[in-house]
Amino acid sequence: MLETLIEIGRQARHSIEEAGDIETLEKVRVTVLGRKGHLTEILRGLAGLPIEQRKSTGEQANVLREELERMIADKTATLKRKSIGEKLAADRIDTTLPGFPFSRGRFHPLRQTLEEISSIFVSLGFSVAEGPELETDWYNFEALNIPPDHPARDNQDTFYLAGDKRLLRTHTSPVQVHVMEKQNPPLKVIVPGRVFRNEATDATHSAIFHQVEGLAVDERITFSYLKGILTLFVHRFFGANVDLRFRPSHFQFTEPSAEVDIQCTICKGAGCRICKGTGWLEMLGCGMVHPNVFKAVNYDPEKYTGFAFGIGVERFAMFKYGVDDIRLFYENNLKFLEQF
Ligand code: 2NM
Repeated sequence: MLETLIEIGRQARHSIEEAGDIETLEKVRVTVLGRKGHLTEILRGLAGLPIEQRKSTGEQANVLREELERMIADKTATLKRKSIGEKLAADRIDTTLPGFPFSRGRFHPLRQTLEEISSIFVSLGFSVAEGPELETDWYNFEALNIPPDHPARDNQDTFYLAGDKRLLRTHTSPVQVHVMEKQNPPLKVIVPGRVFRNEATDATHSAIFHQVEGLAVDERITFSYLKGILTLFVHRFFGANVDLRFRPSHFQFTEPSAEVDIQCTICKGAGCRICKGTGWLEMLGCGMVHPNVFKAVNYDPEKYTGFAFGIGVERFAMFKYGVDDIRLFYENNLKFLEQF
């Protein structure tokens, strides 16, 4: 009996040491310590032995059982550690490998320019308003002192909807009319948006383009206030060293009216093909709001004055970035767009 015990112990120790994984070790445990295991059988068989033998064999068998249980527990812990280590090694990520490249999205250059223009005016206390692209004759023309026989109303210039009185707005000024109808002075507002003109496309003209228009109304708003605001704006947008000049002009909705020229961004004023040898570029239109516009929105022109201006976003983007063809903004060519 004792020899059998020694032999069970010898084999079990060997098998436990040899077990390479948890499953094999579990089989060893079942073979020796399971319900029908070798050692279990011996312990169960003790009852049939004479008392003296039962005592000594029982003691030895229990010592062996405890030893094997401890060995199995230790080995289980070792194997678990080993298998976690193996998993980690297999799953390891090499963070020093180069990532796979994907390009970052960005805003379209016209959107960037529109946002830059708007944010300069917002920093000067203007709020932002938007309105519909489909308009009526009243908002796009009549309220802006553009008479029924004015050439701008011709369908050579304006897109009218078929069988309908509506039209695609030719400027964002109608939004300012909406604002003045809803709000009393004082007000300072800019209106960025898309506008439409029925004209042939070439390097400098597009039937669809963008504007940022501005309007300030209060008691005693002056032309010098307009000059100050626009000078500040041009210096922020093109740089503080850029010269500008105000030149008399004409718009139906302003009196007096002016156009702002800046020193040519291409030749710095020396004279080139782009500025037609003059050294100056026409950049925006402006003026003091015409009394008839105030009358149309029930503002008292004896009490209030105002200035207004209109900026062409495409034109500003072209001169800021040296783009010589407006159509590039509308071709969705990534080789072009990725440069901004
Ligand atoms: C321009 C030039 C001058 C203008 C006028 C108005 C309004 F609605 F207040 F009458 N909005 N924008 C204006 C004035 C626009 O664009 C070249």
